[in-house]
Amino acid sequence: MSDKHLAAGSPCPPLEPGVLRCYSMRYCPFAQRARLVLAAKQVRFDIVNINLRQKPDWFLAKNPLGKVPALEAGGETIYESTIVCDYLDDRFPEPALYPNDPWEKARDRVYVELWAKVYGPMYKIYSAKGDQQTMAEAFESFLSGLDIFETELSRRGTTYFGGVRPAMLDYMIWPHSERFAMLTMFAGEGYEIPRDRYPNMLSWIGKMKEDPAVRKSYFTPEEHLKFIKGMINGNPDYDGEE
Ligand SMILES: N[C@@H](CCC(=O)N[C@@H](CS)C(=O)NCC(=O)O)C(=O)O
Repeated sequence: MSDKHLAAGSPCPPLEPGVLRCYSMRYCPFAQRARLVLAAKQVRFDIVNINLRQKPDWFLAKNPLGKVPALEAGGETIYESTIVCDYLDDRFPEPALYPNDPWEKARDRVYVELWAKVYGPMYKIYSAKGDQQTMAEAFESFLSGLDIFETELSRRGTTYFGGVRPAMLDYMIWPHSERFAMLTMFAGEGYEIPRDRYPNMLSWIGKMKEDPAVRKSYFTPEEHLKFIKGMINGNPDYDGEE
C-alpha cells in the first residue's frame, strides 16, 4: 500500500502475466471492498493506485467510468465494486462469502444496495460545508438507514451478517463503517452513534476490527479525517504524505 497514486502522464506499470491487478485509491471505501475480498480469499494481486483528480488516459481506456475499484485480468478489465467482488467470489470459491441458498444470497445483495441509505447521508454531512441544519438532517437520515442494519443483525441473531464469520455483506458495508468514528470527529458532539439504539451494530464494528482481512486495509479515524478534510478543501492527499 505504499504505491504512489499515478497521475496523467505516468506510464501504466507492466502487468505480470497471470496476476490479477486491482486499480485502487488508498482511501476509497469502494476500492476497499475489493481489497477486503481479495484479502479474505488470500488472492495474490497487485495494486495500482490512481490519482482520481488527474486520471491517466490509460486508466480511462480501461474503465470509461473513471472510477476505482477496477480489476484487470489478462488485459481485460471489470469495474464497479459489487461486480468485482461477486466475480472474485465466483472465481475463488474459498471461503464462500455468500449463502448457498439463492434467495438468501439475493437478500444479502439487497442489503448491500440498502447500504446507500447509510453512506449517502454520511457524505451529505461532509459536504454540508458546516451548515448545521443540513448536517443534523443528514445525520437523522444516516441513523434511519443504520436502523435497517441494526434490526437485520438482531433478527439474524449472529455476530456477523455472515453468521460466525464475516461474509460478503459484512465486507461490503465495512469500509463506511470503519469511517463512523471519523464522522464523529468531523461533525463534533451530537454525532456519536447512540449505543442504546445500535448495540448489535456497535459490537459488530468491534468484532470486524479483529478480522485479518479488515486489519490489512484498516486506516485510523485520524487518517480518514485527514483525507476527508483535504478532499473537502479540493486538495485530497492521496499518498498520505502532507
Ligand atoms: N459505484 C462505484 C463507486 C466507486 C467510486 O465512487 N469510487 C470513487 C472513489 S471513492 C471514484 O473512483 N471516483 C472518481 C470519479 O468519480 O471520477 C463502485 O461501487 O465501485
